[in-house]
Amino acid sequence: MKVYIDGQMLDRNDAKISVFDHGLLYGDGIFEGIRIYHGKVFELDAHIVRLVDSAKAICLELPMSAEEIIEATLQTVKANGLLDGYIRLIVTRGEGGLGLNPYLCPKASLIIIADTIKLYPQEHYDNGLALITCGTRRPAPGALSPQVKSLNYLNNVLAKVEAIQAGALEGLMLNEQGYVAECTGDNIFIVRDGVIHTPPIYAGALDGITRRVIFRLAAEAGVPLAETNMSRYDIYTAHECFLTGTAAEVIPVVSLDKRVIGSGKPGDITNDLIKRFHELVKISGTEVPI
Ligand code: PXG
Repeated sequence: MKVYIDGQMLDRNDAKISVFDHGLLYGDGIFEGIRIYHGKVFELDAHIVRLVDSAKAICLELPMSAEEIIEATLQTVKANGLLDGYIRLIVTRGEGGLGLNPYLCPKASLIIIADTIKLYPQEHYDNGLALITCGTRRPAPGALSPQVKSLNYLNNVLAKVEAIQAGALEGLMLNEQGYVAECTGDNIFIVRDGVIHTPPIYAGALDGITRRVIFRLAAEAGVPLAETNMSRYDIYTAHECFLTGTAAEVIPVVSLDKRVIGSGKPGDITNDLIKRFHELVKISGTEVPI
């Protein structure tokens, strides 16, 4: 495996960064997770726009232009000969001193890893996932914005620990007001009376790229979609539920906190969206140069 670090293509074992990098010392940095399907990088431009926005929000000067980052990403995929896989793009604040001050870090570092990923076993795509609600809340808007895809995932990691300890593969996260925000690494949707609902971004959700793809696919399918503030009650009593994420794709949910959702099987609208999603990834994306 070849890993890209700051202009160099390195063997996995040589791909190392400084222990003084503020990405390690403070979680000071940002990242993106991107998929490669059939030799094409899915929604690459949207991911890079989100990376640029995350950088802006945390006053991080990217070491390269967006166009150069796209080029380095495609070259890394090519160097690894991947037709299907997962790209982890990381920008750390870079090397600095033992002190918070990010202005003492002269140059950010860009790391690109291209590998494969499988988040959930196939049986859950066929039969659905069981969720539990995590006690750990999404931070309030006055804290670190959930819009920033930062290297600070401890909030989500702690929620994931709760889910796993409760025997669930994914967990629901609420905001400080008790409204549904998202899951630890996925956005959430419900279907009720033929209408798709998802919490608004300002409920504490990441502006997921897959979430946006669902907006487009729902419009194509002629299914209305609304951004709706919701509580756990709305999920317990929904007719269908599903999650979206770059790693998870679109996955049905059939229970929350042991309450069976709808029929207890993946719903028709969910299954239709899954089908449409798989068709879309076949035909769209940025070609990796050969
Ligand atoms: N919410 C959060 C908190 C995420 O981290 C999503 C939603 C979905 O967004 P996209 O843009 O991917 O549709 C994410 C992204 C993992 C893992 O290992 C998951 C993500 C990122 C990195 C790792 O579960 N999901």
